[in-house]
Amino acid sequence: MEAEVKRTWAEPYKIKVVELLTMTTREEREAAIREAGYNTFLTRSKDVYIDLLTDSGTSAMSDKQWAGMMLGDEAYAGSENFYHLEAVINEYYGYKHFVPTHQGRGAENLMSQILIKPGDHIPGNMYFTTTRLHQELAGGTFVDVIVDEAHDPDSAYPFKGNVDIDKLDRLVQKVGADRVPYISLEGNVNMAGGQPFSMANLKELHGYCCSHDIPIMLDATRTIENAWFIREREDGYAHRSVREILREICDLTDGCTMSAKKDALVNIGGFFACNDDEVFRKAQNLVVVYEGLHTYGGLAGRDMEAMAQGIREATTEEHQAARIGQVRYLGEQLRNAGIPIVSPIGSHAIFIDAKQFLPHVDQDEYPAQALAAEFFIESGIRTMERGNVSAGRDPETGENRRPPLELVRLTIPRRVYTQAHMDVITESVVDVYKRRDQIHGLKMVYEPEYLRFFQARFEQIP
Ligand code: P61
Repeated sequence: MEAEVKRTWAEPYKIKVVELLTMTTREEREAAIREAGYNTFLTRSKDVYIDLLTDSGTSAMSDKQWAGMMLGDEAYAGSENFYHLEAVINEYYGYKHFVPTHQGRGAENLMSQILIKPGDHIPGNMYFTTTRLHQELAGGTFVDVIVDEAHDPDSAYPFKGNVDIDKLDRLVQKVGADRVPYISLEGNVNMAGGQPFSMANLKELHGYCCSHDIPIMLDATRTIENAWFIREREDGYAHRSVREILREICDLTDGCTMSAKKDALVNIGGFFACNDDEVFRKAQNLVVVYEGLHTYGGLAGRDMEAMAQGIREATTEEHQAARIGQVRYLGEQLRNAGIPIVSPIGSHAIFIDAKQFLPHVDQDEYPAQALAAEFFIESGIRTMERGNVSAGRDPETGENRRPPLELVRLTIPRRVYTQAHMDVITESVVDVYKRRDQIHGLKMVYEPEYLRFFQARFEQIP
């Protein structure tokens, strides 16, 4: 029998431990962001009131996860927690083999080094910063094959994470299937605004890839959240469980990289998984070079235990209903207040369209970076730029990529903030919107070589 359902969503937990928040004055925040070179990644968390920088590693763990931490078997080899996690990944994701890694990019490094040869092309449903960098470091070139709707913040298309099979086919015809080692398929595409792919699209992709002998490697980081959207939006899935949908997705793919710091509700961890015995053998060998022995991969035993429990909790309907319900609540408040946000509202964050918010700031004066700094100054809310700074420079021309999407991400950690916090966020964003005409752009004064957005420094243009 189905458990009784509440009329609206509510947190499916009660709060046992709290962490007190600090509030600062406007003068203190102005000084802090100036010192941080107008880069929210360089601010200190002690100066932050509501931290919407990321949903990565910022989830609140449950009492059962914390209890699992006490069961950590901190053995160098053959930890019990490894075997437990292996069983859970096999049951929920279904892949035959896995190696743990310290986080998502550790898994990306292994996969890129194993599968990519110099000169290869790797199609993907939009780039992700670390994913693309690892592909490039392995000698590959990323090629965007996401549907056009994904690049339009106003399009209400329900599956903006879909792969455009024609774009993929054009690439395969041009370079040959033997130069395409795999397609990188991300669930709930982060850079597009947390947008899902549909099962219909994945099935079509699977058919295409089978006939061209191209593996599909999933970025499973937020695929449980993608499964929720399939259940909600796609014909025939309303009565399927999130767990079943996740398995169906994984069964149509050949392996995955995973940052467990998102869907899986842990503060650290990741893994690489696959079905191919030979690829697994190589990953098991390479992981000892970069991460640690293949039964811990850079994690403590307790981290693996917390991850196993986190996967179980993340695949429940109650968790996803509240998770996505909270993000949607914030998005609707902002939209009702006239704030330009990316449609449809995604699962992990609200993305504000900085081009529409600050139409007077040229993209090479980094409107989203400037806006993220203003949100911090206004009320100590820490957000993240996802636009021209994040996109970096085109390796051929050396110019800024000036991506179509110039966004500020208000990312919601899982099980951390309340609805009242969402209301405060809305009020703060609206206050900045009222004074948007007075906001100026930024000049980049320090640019690191890799993933520049993490450490770049800026000055305000007067
Ligand atoms: C985030 F500004 N995401 O969203 P790792 N794939 C996907 C991710 O979202 C992801 C990773 C792989 C972060 C952290 C972060 O440009 C940035 O466990 C879809 O972080 O290594 C991470 O997983 C990498 C923030 C990463 C960034 C890169 O906030």
